[in-house]
Amino acid sequence: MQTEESKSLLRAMYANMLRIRRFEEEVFEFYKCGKMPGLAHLYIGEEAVATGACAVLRADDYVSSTHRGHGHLIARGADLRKMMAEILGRQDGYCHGKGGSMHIMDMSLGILGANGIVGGGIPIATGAAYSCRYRGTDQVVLCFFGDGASNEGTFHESLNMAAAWDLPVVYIIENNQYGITVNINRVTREHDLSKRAAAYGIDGVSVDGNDVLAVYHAVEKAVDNARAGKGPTLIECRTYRQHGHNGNDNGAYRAAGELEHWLSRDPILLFEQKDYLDPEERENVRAQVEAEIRDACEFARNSPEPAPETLMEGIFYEGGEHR
Ligand SMILES: Cc1ncc(C[n+]2csc(CCOP(=O)(O)OP(=O)(O)O)c2C)c(N)n1
Ligand SMILES: [Mg+2]
Repeated sequence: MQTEESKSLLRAMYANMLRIRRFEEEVFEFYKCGKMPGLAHLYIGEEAVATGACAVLRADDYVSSTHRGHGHLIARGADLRKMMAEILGRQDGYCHGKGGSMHIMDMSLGILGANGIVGGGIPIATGAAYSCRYRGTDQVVLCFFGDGASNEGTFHESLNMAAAWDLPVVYIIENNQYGITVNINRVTREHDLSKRAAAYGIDGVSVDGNDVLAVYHAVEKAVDNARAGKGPTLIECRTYRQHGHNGNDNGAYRAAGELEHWLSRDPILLFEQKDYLDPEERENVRAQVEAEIRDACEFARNSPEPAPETLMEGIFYEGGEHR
């Protein structure tokens, strides 16, 4: 029988997966009708990864994100209003509308920033983990990045250093099968990406990234080890990007039947099929999330665009911060 504690964790994880899904669906709507400047890299289909992983963290831990970062932020508890306003380029957004989708960050939640540079977050997370060690805290860093990023040099350099110094960081490959239009299996001979951990002398594990509890348990073990001073772990979460790389990509390069297969393994569907929560409880969670999303969209729509005279505010230049 489930304890009350595990029930509330399951409820929170279900809510977070739905929150990410519904948020992203609304982002796509804004994108399609030209209301969102920039690109929409949607996390739809990958919700269980950020949700399961972030559910393990303490409030003072850190997270590094990617260009596909909305899910990481939401799973960490970011403000949906400020996120949506930022994505629409509005004054009340996280960066006052100047950063957009790929540059949302919230240091109060330990989020070290989304990142438009593929693999760019990996050394940042490693540096943050070094800082935790240097300051003598028992904080931990979760580092999210894609299968494509795992072929960047920053991956090797960072894992080697973190392993040599037993740094408290958990590296999470979100293997959604593609880097833009290129299937990872076409550009990497060893398809089991977690095996790379052996090269650095650390633990590596591959899990079903669409099973939120499988992600949770793998990350829980890795975080416990990191906090106990036992160093980093590499976790490959096998998942699927249900949409194209960004809003302009119709996924024509996919194999026949591939999308249908993964839709039948949708992370939210898999959770519902397990009957962790009874239907009435699920309906309540859905209604609550729906209200939050409607509120965030309304807030963002009503927020003004930044005034032209604020163009130089809140930016950095050679001489320091320009206020
Ligand atoms: C250093 C760098 N190289 C190339 C790009 C262009 N680019 C943007 S996203 C992307 C694919 C990344 O794939 P992956 O790491 O698997 O992340 P996913 O998009 O699948 O989440 C590429 C090559 C970039 N932004 N930065
Ligand atoms: Mg990918």
